Amino acid sequence: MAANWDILWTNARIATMAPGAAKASGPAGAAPYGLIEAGAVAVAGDEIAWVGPAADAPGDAVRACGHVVDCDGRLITPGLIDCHTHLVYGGNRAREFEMRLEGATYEDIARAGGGINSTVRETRAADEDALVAAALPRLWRLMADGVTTIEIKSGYGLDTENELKMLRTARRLGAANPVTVATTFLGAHALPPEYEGRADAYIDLVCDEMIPAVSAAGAADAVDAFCETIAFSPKQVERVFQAAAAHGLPVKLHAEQLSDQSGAAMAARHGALSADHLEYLSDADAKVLAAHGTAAVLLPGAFYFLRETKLPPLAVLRAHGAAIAIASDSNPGSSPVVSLLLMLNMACTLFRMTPEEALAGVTRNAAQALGMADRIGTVEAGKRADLVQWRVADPAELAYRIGDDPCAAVMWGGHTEPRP
Ligand code: DI6
Ligand code: FE
Repeated sequence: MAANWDILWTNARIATMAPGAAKASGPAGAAPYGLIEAGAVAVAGDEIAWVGPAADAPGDAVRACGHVVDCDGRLITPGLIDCHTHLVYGGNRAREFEMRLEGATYEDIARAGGGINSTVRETRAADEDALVAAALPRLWRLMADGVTTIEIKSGYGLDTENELKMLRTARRLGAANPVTVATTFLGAHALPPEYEGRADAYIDLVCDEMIPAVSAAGAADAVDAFCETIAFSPKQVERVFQAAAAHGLPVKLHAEQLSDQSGAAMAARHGALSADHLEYLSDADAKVLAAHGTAAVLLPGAFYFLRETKLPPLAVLRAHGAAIAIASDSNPGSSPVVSLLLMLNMACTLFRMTPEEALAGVTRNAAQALGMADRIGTVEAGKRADLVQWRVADPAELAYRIGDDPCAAVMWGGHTEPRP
């Protein structure tokens, strides 16, 4: 059967990041980064049709392919995946940054009605068009770093109407751009001021009104919550997870960011896709995460920006084979970050991850964290043709340089479009 290829990118080094790639190197193991030298990748429709050494490509398919691109030895990786962001919001929190530099803590500011609730005020006041306009430059900046899939959470509306507005905004960003947007409902992010002292009643609203409305509108692909002393207890989060399950929505959790609530292990037991932050995760709970196949999403931008010093238990996660992902956590309060490549660097410098682990963290493992591992995250036949060409020779350079702009070309589901 003659293959029918639309595009062939050839003469490239391909970091496929195929399974096993981030584990072993050396003679007996898989090549680091799943690297293919002098490689080629063929695309048919929106899928990868073939990948391998260019010399092995079937000659009739190559000759029949109308669009062959010589990559001049450049590196190709899977499109990058930012699996945890709060990209949609009104206003900014530069003033709180100043307050923290003067000595206030993130928790102090939150308890005084600032923090997440100050962004809630500005987000409620903005209409959908204004939220799209505010988020677009942030999205374009991430796309310029080779991001082809991004998760965007709600969580600054905190009532049914405004949470739906945020999720519609996120979907609009996806419809207007080649990037794939996965949306997450984060109604249990903070207690809105009108529910002061009535957290359980707010959780009732999340479970009985918001989740059914979000589900009916098809507005979210997953449900998240913030399990913390300044947010919701594991018991309250469990109720949110039960409501999500009743509507067939997968769950994930902001856990162990500021203290150890054993939220991540609880989430893992509920089959969560991921547990995120995890600085205060205990060694015992790290094992629970790994055992349940719940991805550990580390957020070095928030660690850096809050000047956290407690490191997530990387060695234990690694030793037990947890899927470790890296994301920007792009948000106005704890991680005003719009570069995923900078997160690769910080994952290495701050968390001591290897450049190979960091790249797996924004490709294969980030796909797992979104429940999309069957579609994206590696350069393998049958996956969506989300690919990036980089002006670097060695994949470690992606984590090494700071403030560079190495992205040469991006393919989004088989289409190449000018970079924003
Ligand atoms: N943890 C975070 O780092 C973000 N949300 C959360 O639960 C911060 C959100 C914000 O400060 O606006
Ligand atoms: Fe977050």
